[in-house]
Amino acid sequence: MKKLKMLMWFLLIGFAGYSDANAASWYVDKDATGSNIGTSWANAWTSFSSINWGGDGVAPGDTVYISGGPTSKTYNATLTVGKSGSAGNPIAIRTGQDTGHTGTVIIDGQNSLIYGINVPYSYVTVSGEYNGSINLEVKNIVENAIRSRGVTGNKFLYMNIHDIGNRTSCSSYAVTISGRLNELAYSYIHDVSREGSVLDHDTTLALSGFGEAGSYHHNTTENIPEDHIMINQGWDVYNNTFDQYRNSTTVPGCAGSYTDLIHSLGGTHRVYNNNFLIRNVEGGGNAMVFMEVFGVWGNGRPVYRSNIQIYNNLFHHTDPNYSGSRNIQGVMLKWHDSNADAYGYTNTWDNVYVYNNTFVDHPYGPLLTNNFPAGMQPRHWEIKNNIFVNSGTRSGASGNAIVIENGNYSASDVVINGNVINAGAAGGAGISFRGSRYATPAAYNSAFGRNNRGCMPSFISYSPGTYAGRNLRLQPSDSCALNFGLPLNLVDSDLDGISRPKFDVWDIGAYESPTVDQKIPMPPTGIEIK
Ligand SMILES: [Ca+2]
Ligand SMILES: [Ca+2]
Repeated sequence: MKKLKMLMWFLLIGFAGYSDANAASWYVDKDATGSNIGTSWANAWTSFSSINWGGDGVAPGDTVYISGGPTSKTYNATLTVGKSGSAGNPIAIRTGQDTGHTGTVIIDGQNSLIYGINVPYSYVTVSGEYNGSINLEVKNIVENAIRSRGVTGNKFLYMNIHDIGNRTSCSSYAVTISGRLNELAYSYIHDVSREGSVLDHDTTLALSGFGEAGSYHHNTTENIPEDHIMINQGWDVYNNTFDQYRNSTTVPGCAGSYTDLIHSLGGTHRVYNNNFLIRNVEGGGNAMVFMEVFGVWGNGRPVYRSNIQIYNNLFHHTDPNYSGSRNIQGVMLKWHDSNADAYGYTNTWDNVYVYNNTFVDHPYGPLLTNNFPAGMQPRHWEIKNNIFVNSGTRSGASGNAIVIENGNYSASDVVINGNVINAGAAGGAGISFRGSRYATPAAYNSAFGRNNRGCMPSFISYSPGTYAGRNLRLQPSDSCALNFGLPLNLVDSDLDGISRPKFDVWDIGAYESPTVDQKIPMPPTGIEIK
């Protein structure tokens, strides 16, 4: 008997080192009729507030399942998580995965709950995933559908978030997350009164690595009058669709609202494989990617302004003939101030790479800098392998695809090479560089010894101003962009995930053609004519 007891103790202690072995499942079902202790569907807790986050309740590594009934189940309460998981052993909150509980879990704040999901603890995953699709809906919340600030390692996945701020409040964000290594993914965020997601905006951390603050990926946003996402330094943004579709009747927006699809206040970002779409411009508009780099936060902490990578994205409008008062830019690289940043730089902005993007039908500049002071020093900037078609249509043939303002730099500090720039139906093909305008890529090439191209790519389907049916992949027969790109270390796959290069040579634009059968030699590179 004594031996058996010792053996059991040994097993218990041994198992304690293996979190999976003693990870528990817990259950919430508002209609459960059992003993309400959370240990099974029959005995499920009947409300979020009855979840036991104490010592004998939910522990790191455990999963709490919420019943969605056979089709759906509505909870009119905030889900507040009361405990941290640990690194490698997160606490998971999931929608039901068992028969009879796999309907949609709906958290409906009825426009009186301040928060939908409130997670003030770390290493917590909240996922609405069931069979790879969204099974968690959060709606009619006064301020934040998700609030999780000053946290590490949290994940918010597979949610349909909508009708936040009663569509009219000027103090609502659908999502607000700050801290380190957090994630918001596979979600649909729409019909929000003001901002979509505010990600790491608390500015108390010094973050110098890509993705160190978090990642925002595989999300779709629409009908949001202010920024779809506002990001602080250290967020990666990839594989999202940002649709600026706007219904000003249902979501009027607030005084001074300007829609940026991404508005950043610092550097250290990778933005790739996204689809940025502007339509229905009126009622809010500023830029698709507005990289506004501050030197110092309001709290006195210097920011890492440098290190920005933007590649494999589509940037397109549906209204190249837009003539209203809104300034809708594509990628705007805006210098905010010349305070010494976290690198000690005052007028230096280092490591900005814009590679393999496709820009079409922009009424204003698709790619431009803003607010460069005298003596501005961009360093290690490369703008390569991008397609620009029908740019700056508001200015017609005077339109520019690329504008890099004047400053203290040379053509080797800001390399513009291997791009296709075509004026298209009503735009321009200019490059404005160091205070001079080059009306065509050929003019720019001859001044700086580059190999930009002026041809028109053969897209699979493209008609100026028409989004329906648009397909900006290259025809296999294309002789403009296909196999004319420069080799790059950074971009080893395309927007579809096809590995680059195919057929030995990078294609220009967001897509690499997988089907072409001819090989065309690479254009010469590195020629300097002075
Ligand atoms: Ca903004
Ligand atoms: Ca190729």
